[in-house]
Amino acid sequence: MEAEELISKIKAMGLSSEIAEGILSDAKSEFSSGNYDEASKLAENAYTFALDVDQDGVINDEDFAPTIPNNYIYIGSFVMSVFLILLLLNAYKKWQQRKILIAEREKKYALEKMRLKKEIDEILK
Ligand SMILES: [Ca+2]
Repeated sequence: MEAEELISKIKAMGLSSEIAEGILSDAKSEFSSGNYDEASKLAENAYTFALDVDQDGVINDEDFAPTIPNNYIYIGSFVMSVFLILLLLNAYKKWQQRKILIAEREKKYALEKMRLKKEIDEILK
């Protein structure tokens, strides 16, 4: 049986498909009961499921993550990128605020220095 071979093959690859195995088991039951058409249909379904265990439309052999629906990976990557950008923007904003704060302090110290220098000059006159 083709579906059975494929299921053995994907198991050897470290994958498994309970859905495919379940359907295959149903196919065997139907076969035993003499419902050969139904058994054949189910076996075909089991084969289809086993070809793409995560059912994301990319067959196992061509799927970079055969057990994870690829859309989850794409969406996850997108969310992570947005999160990272927000984190960087926040860090940049804080850095800018710190720069302004430092500039304000330096201005204050320069004014204070000028005031003190004037006072000293007055005293030394
Ligand atoms: Ca996948």
